Amino acid sequence: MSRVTDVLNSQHIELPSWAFANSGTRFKVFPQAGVPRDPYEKVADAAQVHKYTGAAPTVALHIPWDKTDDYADLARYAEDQGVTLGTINSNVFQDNDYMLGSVTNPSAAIRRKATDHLLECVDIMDRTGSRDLKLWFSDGINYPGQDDLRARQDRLAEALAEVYARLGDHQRMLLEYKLFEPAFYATDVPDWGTAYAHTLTLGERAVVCVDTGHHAPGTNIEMIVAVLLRAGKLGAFDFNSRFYADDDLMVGAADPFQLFRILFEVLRGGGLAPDTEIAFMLDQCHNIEPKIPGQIRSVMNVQEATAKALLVDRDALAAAQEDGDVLGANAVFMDAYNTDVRPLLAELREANGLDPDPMAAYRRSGYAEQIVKDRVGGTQAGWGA
Ligand code: RM4
Ligand code: MN
Repeated sequence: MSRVTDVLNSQHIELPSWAFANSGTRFKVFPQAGVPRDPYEKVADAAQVHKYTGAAPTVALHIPWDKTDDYADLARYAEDQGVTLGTINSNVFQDNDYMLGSVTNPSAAIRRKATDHLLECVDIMDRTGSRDLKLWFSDGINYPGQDDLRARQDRLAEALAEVYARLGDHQRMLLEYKLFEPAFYATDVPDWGTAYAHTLTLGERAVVCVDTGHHAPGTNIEMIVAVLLRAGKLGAFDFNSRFYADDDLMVGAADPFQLFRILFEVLRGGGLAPDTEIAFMLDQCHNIEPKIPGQIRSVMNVQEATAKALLVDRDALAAAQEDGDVLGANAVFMDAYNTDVRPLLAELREANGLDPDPMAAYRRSGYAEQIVKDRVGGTQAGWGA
């Protein structure tokens, strides 16, 4: 059992600053009272999630949404709140110039602008002390023949190489892929294979980010995880869940069994070791539920799936697999999945001086009511602000 608790105690989940801001669909953003108005308030809210879970000590920034004059000051503020700044996410998808793409745009001037933004993100990383730069490109085309698929890959490779060369020795590039949206016919980084091929060419410090919501329905994501881990190219997760497309719902909400299977493969590949370099991040939007509790619940869902993965009797599983015992092996797997790990996690929290029920502890704290009172005036941050 101590192996299980050791891993759970060392597990860190990174929170996205944008999860605390207003968000919505393209139909409507429903604003919520008390939502942060600047990156400082987002960091303060993230610190609440860490306070009650003890498992979320870092917060990722999104540039320019979290643009500020003094990143060192924001980093100091974060430390005062008990957290540190994590991954820097670039944003080359919201400028009018990027209608036909950013780093793959047919215009050299627009490509230059996009690449300069990515380089600026590395400057910010130097100031925040961040290890990882996360790149997600909305680039793609809507109509066959609209642009040259192959030339766009060349342009992408060129931009990535320039940014990779700018990284410090301790810094990494995380390349994220996504099946479709906003491009509908062809996305320039649509899948793990394309991301893998680019990172392989770039070098060791370029790795792949698996956003769990970015696959076709029915995709075996744990298989992708196993292959990338085996190749030393699994850099990070953007956890969330989906029913149809990139829904950005709470991780473990739509398909907790899939999350368990993914985390088992992570464990199997050594990705839960104390010195793991995999960044376990959330990338979610809480469009209709309150944001801080939404993040607390998400962290707990990852912990529960991890605990279940750790409970798989690996020796019994290996023996059944070796015997060709199909049903026996599957039963070992399902036994772990069907175990109620909530008491174990509650005990663990108590042993660490935390409330066994983080959701209730946050609710009782009065923080939610306080921010509604305090945060009057100013402009609420939102998806895109
Ligand atoms: C994208 C992708 C990126 C995230 C943006 C907001 O779909 O998942 O990781 O930064 O959304
Ligand atoms: Mn993502």
